[in-house]
Amino acid sequence: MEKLIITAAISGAEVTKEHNPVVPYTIEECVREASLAYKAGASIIHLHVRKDDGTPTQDKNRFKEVMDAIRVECPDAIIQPSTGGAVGMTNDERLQPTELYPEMATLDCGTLNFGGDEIFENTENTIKYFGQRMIENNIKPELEVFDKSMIDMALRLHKKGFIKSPMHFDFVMGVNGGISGTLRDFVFLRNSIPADATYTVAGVGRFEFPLATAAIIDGGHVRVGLEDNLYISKGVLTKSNGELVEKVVRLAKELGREIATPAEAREILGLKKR
Ligand code: KMH
Ligand code: ZN
Repeated sequence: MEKLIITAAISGAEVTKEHNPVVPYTIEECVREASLAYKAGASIIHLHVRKDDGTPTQDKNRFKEVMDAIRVECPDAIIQPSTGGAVGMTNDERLQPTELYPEMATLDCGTLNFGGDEIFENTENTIKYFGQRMIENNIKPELEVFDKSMIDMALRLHKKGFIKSPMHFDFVMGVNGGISGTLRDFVFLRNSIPADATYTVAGVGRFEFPLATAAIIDGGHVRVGLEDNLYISKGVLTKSNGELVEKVVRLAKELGREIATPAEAREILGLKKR
C-alpha cells in the first residue's frame, strides 16, 4: 500500500480563537501551527490566511508572507493555498494565491449550504474558470468535494478539459449542508472516483478520526486540522495542529501504514517541487 500523506488544515476561515485559542491568525502563529504539524508528520499544509485580527483574507501579499515564513521552518513541506477562501468572496479575490504559482491549490467543485444563511457558491462556470487558471499556471488542483454530485461535476469538467488526470480529491465529509460523515457515505465517495485518482478525507468535527481510520485502512490519505475539528477527543480541545497529526500517525502505526515524507507525497501526487 502507498505511504500515507497527511495534510494539516491549520487555520481555515470559519473557526476563531473563541472556538479554540490556538487557531492561528498572525504570521508567527501560522508558522508555529504549520511547524508543529510538519514535525509530527504532515507533508501538506492546507492554508488559509487571516489579518492579525482574525479576518480571513485572500490577499496575495499576505499569502506570500505566510508561505515564505512557513518555508523557513518547514523547507520541503507542500504548501497548498485555499482558493475557497471564505463565504462571500469574489472569484478573483479567491484566486489571488494562484499568482504565487504554488504546487497545489484547492478547487471547490460545487455550491452548498454552509450553515445558517451562508451559501458557499461555486457555479459550473466558476469551477471551469478556476480549473483553467490552474492548468495555465501548472498547479495541481485538490478537488474539494462536499457531496457525491461534486465528484460527478469534476468528472464532467475533466472530460471537457478543465481538469487533468490523475485527479486528486478531498472528500470533505460532515459539513452541515454536505454529505454526512458516515462510513456508508465514505464508501460511496471512494467508489465513485476513477481508478487512477487519489483521495484524502477530511472528516468534520467528530467524524475526523473515524474517517481518518477508514482512509488509512483503505489506502487513501488523511486531512486533519483546526479548520475541520477543534478537539483531540470528545470534549477536549486540541493543544495544536501537531497534536491532531500525532494522533493520525499513532493510528497509522497501529494499522501498519507508513507515513509519506514530503518528497514521497510529491511522488505519489505527481508534483514537482518549485
Ligand atoms: N472556507 C470555505 C468557505 C477550500 O479551502 O477550498 C471553503 C474552504 C474550501 O475552506
Ligand atoms: Zn480550506
